[in-house]
Amino acid sequence: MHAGVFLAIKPWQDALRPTGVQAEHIGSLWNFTLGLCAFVFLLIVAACVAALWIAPRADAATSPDLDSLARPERRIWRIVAWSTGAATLGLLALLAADVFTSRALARLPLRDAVNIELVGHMWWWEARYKDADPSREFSTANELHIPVGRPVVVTLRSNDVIHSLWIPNLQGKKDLIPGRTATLRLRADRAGTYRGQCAEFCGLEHAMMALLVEAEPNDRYEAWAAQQRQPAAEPSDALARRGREVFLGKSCVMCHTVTGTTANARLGPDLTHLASRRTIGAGMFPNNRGHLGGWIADPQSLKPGVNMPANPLNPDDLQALLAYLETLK
Ligand code: HEC
Ligand SMILES: [Cu+2]
Repeated sequence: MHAGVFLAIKPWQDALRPTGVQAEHIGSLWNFTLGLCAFVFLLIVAACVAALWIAPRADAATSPDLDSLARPERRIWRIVAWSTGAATLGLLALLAADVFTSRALARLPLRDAVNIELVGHMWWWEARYKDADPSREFSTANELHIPVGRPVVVTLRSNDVIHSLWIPNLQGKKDLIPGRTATLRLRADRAGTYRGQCAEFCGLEHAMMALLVEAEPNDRYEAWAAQQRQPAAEPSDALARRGREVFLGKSCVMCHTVTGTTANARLGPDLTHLASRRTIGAGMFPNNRGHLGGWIADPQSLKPGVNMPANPLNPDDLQALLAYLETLK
């Protein structure tokens, strides 16, 4: 069972339909490579068929033509030499296309870029939106928002093993290697919801390590970012306030952050604006009360091996906790 099928949204994940300039460069390289290789393949098949066609026919009674071993084969030598030359040219053309693509990727203008630090964890993505003014920085997880038409510089780091970020509609993939920093530059040129996926086997739940990227007009992006910078809202009703006590009184605070409360651990996703996200479990389950309740009670049954323990809560506490989490808009 692939958990992603529960999602109502249908994010794009298609390298052949690029929606950003970087992915377009890579798409063109792919089309050129495919075209050239397909052409060469057809030539080879045609040459094989022609060779079979023009070869002298023989049957069991035909005597062997041993003289052919001694005859000079000028024509064949010429054909082989020309083909070798043509193949070399073809490979050089691929090499040149490759180099030009890399240069084009490196030339994305970075003025007014959004800077995101993305850290890979087993098995989720931690995102920190950087700012020259530290008070404007904020963290989120598993769902990035980016403004259409503005460059985004993603700094990649890993907290444990090697992961790889691949958002096929927007860019090629790049590894997140422990102890090193890499950068990925991208720009979405069309609004939409794009799906990224960890592309380097990183353990049990590797396949359940996805990421949503919401590319939206700049003003909507800015509004989203302004909201994310806010500390968690004070719960307005008694049930949610009780839920906050449950949250702060349980082990949750050892792993999670909710800005504005005493919970400020970073072993798990930042929950300050959990309710503003569309999925939980790294892009795997819709963020609704049913899945949230199931996740908190027994995350192992939804995502076996996940680094969050089960939380046996009495039903009242669980309902209060859920009411609280739903206020974290
Ligand atoms: C030992 C650390 C740990 C504890 C304790 C813990 N969690 Fe988690 N939690 C995690 C990790 C790690 C993840 C990310 C799992 C993944 O997607 O692979 C997570 C994910 C979540 C998510 C989904 C977030 C998202 O954006 O995908 C929610 C909600 C959550 N935890 C709530 C809680 C609550 C409520 C408690 C306390 C009752 C709790 N957690 C206790 C580590 C912990
Ligand atoms: Cu992985």
